[in-house]
Amino acid sequence: MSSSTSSPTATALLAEARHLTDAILGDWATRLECEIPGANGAALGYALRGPGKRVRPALLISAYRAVGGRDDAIAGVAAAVEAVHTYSLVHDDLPCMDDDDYRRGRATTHRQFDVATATRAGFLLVPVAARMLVGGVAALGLDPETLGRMASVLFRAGGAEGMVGGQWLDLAAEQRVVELPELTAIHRGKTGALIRAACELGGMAGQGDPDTIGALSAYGDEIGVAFQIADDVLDCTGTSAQLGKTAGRDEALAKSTYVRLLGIERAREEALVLADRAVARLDAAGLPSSALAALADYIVTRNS
Ligand code: GRG
Repeated sequence: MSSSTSSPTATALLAEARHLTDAILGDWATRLECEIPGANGAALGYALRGPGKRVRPALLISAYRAVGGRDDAIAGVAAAVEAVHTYSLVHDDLPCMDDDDYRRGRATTHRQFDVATATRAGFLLVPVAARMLVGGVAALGLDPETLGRMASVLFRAGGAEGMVGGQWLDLAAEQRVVELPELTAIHRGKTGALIRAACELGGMAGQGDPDTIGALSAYGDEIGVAFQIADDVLDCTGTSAQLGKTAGRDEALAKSTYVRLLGIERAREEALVLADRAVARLDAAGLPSSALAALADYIVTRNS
């Protein structure tokens, strides 16, 4: 599928990201099922083939194109981010975390296999993501120094200062009401860090200059928090069938959410404000991107 410079819809961008990225995720699933026999390899394959929306790959590919990148091999980098995201979902659903049975329209990995196998599959996805990143960067013909910088962005975002740290705070905050600044910090880490990294990685892979990558990072920062606010809203307005995951989980776990603190309408409005601000960050840097604008709008108006 070739890239397009005319105004794309979010639906088309997500479909293209899915098409490009799923080919790589599927190849890796098959390879890992051979490399790791038995339930562990099967669980890896099951997790990697999970039919997610591929929002992070779409953001990464769009950021890459916004800085002039044109090679579809960017999908290898997008697959690496999706692998980190997939690991986070597998672990998030475990009984020791959010304890969920249903994800991406099917049984969670520990329900399909068992807790020990899903725990191992989740951990194994981290080095798999590193291997995907190495392959993706090599396929783009980028140098080892760029690979090192990109690995640092991805794995710092996935670590204590980002996704794991945010999840940690989120779990610690269960059963108590947190105020908005603390909740925003949790969202920024748990969900926003990887989304921001996806945007930055697209810019880095396309060899954007530091100011441009900074603008993509600022866009990702705003849209990452907006994504989690929209997720909070959907958790209490959507159905499990529509979301492909159990609706009403935040309430059941007594989680602090934007909806709990502000109500549905004000939470929705806050997400829209952040989406507008995200696009304004790109405009201010002289990097207008109709694709990233369409994805920002999708992230805060989606219904699944
Ligand atoms: C060891 C404390 C500790 C943490 C491990 C589990 C974990 C790391 C982090 C959890 C991060 C997480 C699951 C955040 C929620 C992000 C979120 C809103 C996910 C849903 O993303 P979508 O809607 O899902 O893009 P699909 O299925 O479409 O890909």
